[in-house]
Amino acid sequence: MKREALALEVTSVVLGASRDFLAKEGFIELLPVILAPVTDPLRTTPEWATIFAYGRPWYLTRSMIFHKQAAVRVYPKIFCFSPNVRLEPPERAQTGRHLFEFVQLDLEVRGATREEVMELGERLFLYILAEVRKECGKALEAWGREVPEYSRPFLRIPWHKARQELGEDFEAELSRQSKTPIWLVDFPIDQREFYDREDPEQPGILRDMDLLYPEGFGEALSGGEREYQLERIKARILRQGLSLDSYRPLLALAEDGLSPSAGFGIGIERLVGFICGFPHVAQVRLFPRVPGEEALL
Ligand code: ASN
Repeated sequence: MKREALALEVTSVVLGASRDFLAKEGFIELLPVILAPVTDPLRTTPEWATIFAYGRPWYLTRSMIFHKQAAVRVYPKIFCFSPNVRLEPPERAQTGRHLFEFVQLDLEVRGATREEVMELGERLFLYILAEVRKECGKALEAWGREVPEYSRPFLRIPWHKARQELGEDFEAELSRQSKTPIWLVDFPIDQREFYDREDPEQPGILRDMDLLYPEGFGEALSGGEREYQLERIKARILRQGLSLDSYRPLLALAEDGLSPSAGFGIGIERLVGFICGFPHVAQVRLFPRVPGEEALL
């Protein structure tokens, strides 16, 4: 089988397995939002993709984070295969992990704790791997890749500890050294976005997490508990040096009442790339959008 066809088959099984699993867990699927008056601030991606219509700018969705917080007011468990446009700098073309258009499976649970969504994430990930093994195991083996098997719970390491033990490049190092997926938890407040909830018991530390793939495949999943109280959200926006005015739609929602929630997003191309053992996520997509590169179609 051609590499492109294998990638399509695995992607299709990953999408189907995710839907199956989440439906059994009581989730409903949202249609994606492509254009929004407010989207993820993402401190590491300074460029914004914007279109002007009806007298105002609209942003191409960088993540559905605020829509997820709004959606759990209506329904307690939601997910979406969300296309995201992030104008990554061209230097990120060769990381093997960045496309400027990609899809994430983004989910949110009203009233959940970080630990609850971590547990859900582990079970979801293992379910997807088992389904891929069943449906595409032979094709992958012919390609020279065995679908790995892991058992949960996965190890957890606090951000500060990982940095102390492994130095500046600790995230890549942890992913390279690890034989199983591993959680990085408790990021310092200034390392992440304003919507990640500060731990009331550890000021300056967030109730958030990333899951890292083993074998050097890097970040798999990112999420956490959310700030949901108006005053806390305002304080966090200002702390990041952002303007309250840019986040007016979110503040209006918070004023009306947001629920506590937790959730995460899993990049689909990275997940399929990891399962297939591809060195670059561009190999997963038929029409990849590599930062700074031309596309034929
Ligand atoms: N999906 C992520 C989350 O739920 C946000 C992101 O993609 N930046 O926290």
